[in-house]
Amino acid sequence: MSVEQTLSIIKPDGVQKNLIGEIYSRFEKAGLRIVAAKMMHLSKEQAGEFYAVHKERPFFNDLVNYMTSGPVMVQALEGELAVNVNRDLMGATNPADADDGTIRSDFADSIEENIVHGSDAVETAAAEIRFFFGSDGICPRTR
Ligand code: RTP
Ligand code: MG
Repeated sequence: MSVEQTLSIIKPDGVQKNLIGEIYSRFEKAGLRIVAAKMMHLSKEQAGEFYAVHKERPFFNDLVNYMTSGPVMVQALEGELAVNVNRDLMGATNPADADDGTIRSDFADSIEENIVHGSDAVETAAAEIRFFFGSDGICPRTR
């Protein structure tokens, strides 16, 4: 057993398309628990810091503008192999390459506007969860 936590974001296009419930349902059906959640409108500073790894990429400015174009829904997910279970649910970055039945294949319009973010490794997940929920913490499970 390897229970992990991962950080998920429903990006502005996912919120705008009213897909929060649909996506949460996919998480739960795949055995992932939502252990923290909040809706927020990211500032340019927050979006730039979150995606700092892509600072030198040509798409960085467009990415920051997109991520700040409307509210996002941010959640920490917990479950067996949560990082990869979530990445499998999401599908490839470019929806044209994403497997049928994945969130990006079903709902995303382009490589940029691709509905969801998910941490890519256990280590980055821990840093990303701290980034969004560090001060609030994650609600401890009592049952
Ligand atoms: P994410 O970090 O959002 O979960 O996505 P990912 O791992 O599948 O993809 P990544 O390479 O980390 O890229 C981060 C986000 O930047 C936008 N992007 N645009 N125009 C482009 O070529 C391009 N490439 C990436 C997407 O929103 C992507 O999810
Ligand atoms: Mg990534």
